[in-house]
Amino acid sequence: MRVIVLGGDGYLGWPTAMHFATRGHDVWCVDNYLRRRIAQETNSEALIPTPNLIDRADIFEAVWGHRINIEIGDATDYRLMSRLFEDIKPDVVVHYAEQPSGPYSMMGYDEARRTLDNNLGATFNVIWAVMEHAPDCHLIKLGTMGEYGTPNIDIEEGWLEVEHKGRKDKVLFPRAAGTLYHTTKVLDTDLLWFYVRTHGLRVTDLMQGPVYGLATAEAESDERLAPNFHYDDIFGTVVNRFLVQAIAGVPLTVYGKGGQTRGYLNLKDTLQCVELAMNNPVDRGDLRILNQFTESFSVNDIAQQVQKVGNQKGLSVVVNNIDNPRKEKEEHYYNPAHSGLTELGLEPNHMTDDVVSDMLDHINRHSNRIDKRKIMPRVSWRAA
Ligand code: USQ
Repeated sequence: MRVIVLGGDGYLGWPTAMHFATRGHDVWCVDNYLRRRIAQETNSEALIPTPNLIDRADIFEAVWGHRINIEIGDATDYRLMSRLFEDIKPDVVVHYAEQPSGPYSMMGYDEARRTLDNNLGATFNVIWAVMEHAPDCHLIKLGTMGEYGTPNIDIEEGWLEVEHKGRKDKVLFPRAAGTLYHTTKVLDTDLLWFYVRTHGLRVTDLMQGPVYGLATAEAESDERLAPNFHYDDIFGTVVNRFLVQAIAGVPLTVYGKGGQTRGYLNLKDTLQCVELAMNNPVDRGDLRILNQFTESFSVNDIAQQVQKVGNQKGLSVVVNNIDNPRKEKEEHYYNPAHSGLTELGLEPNHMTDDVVSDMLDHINRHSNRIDKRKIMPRVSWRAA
C-alpha cells in the first residue's frame, strides 16, 4: 500500500514508518520537527540522540534495503498537504502529526495556543487533503484514552447506546479530557465525525493509552534507528520516566496518591494495532473508534513493579509520593472496554518483569546521558 505517516519523526511515527517499510509498503514520512524544537526550547531532549529524518532514512535503507521517502514540512500548511496527497494518492494515512504533551499544553497561553493551532490545523488539513485528492484513503488517526477522562461508569469503545425518555440512540461516548492537549484530541474526533457524516470519509480513530518501551525489531538493528525516548516531565510517559529514574538512582515520582489508573501498551503493540487497523479498513462513511491499550495499571502498580525488578537487579529503587502537579482524580473507577483490536488479532506484549528488566538494561547503556534536571515536574496545572 501507499502509506503517508504524518508526524514521522516522533516516538511512534518513526517506528511505524520502519515497520511498514519492512513489510513492503511504499512509505512517505512527513514531519516539521516541531517536537524536536519544543524539546530544545524546554530542555527536554530525548535520552538517545537520534539523527534527523533524512539521515535516519539513509541508515535504515543501508540496514534493511527499503527506502522511506522523507518530506520535511508542516501538516498545518495546506499547500504542502494538498501537493503531497495529489502526488502520492495514498491508500492509507496515519496521522500522528500533533503536539503530544499534556504538560506542555498546560504551560501557558503560547503553549496552549500552539497545541490548539497545530493539532486542529493538522487534522483539518488531513481531512481536506483526503477529500480533495484521495477520497478512498483510509485515515487512521491517533486519538487518546484521555479523551474519555475517568468517568464513574464503564468506558465503551467510542460509542454509547443511550435510552432517553423512552427513545434509544447511539452517541459518541461523553468525553472529559484533563489537559488542553487531550482536549484537542476530543475536538479532532468531532471534526472527523462531522466529515465522516457529511462527506463519507473512511476513518479509524485509535484511543491510545500511554505507551512505554524503546525496542522494536527495526529499531534494535542499529541504535541510530531508536525511537525518540523521552524521560523528562514534558514528553516522557510515566513508565519510561520511572525506568530512567530507577537507573539514575532518583526516587520514582509518583504524583499524589498514585491511584490514577490508565490503560497502557508496549510500543511494539502500537505498531501491531496500527497495522491491524490498516489491514482491516472500514467502509466509506464509517468512523470506527478502537480503544488501544493492553493492560490497566495504577501509577502505584507501575512504581512497585519497577521497584521490585530494579531491586532484583541490584539497584536500590525508592518510591516517592510527591505533590501532584496535575488536576486529576487520584482514586477512581476505571473499566474501559478494549475488545475491538483483540478481535482484529492483537497479540499483546504484556509488561512482564522480564520486559521491565530488558528495558532497564537498555536504558542503562545510555545512563551517562541522563540529565537529572529533567526529572522533577516543572509544569503545574494550578499555576494558570
Ligand atoms: N504520572 C506520575 N508521575 C510521573 C508522570 C506521570 O504519577 O512522573 C501520572 C500522571 O499524573 C498520570 C499518569 O501518570 O496520572 C499518566 O501520565 P503520563 O504522563 O504517562 O501520560 P499522559 O500525560 O496522560 O499522556 C501520555 C502521552 C499522550 C497520550 C496519553 C495517553 O504523552 O500523548 O495521549 O499518554 S492517555 O493517558 O491514555 O490519555
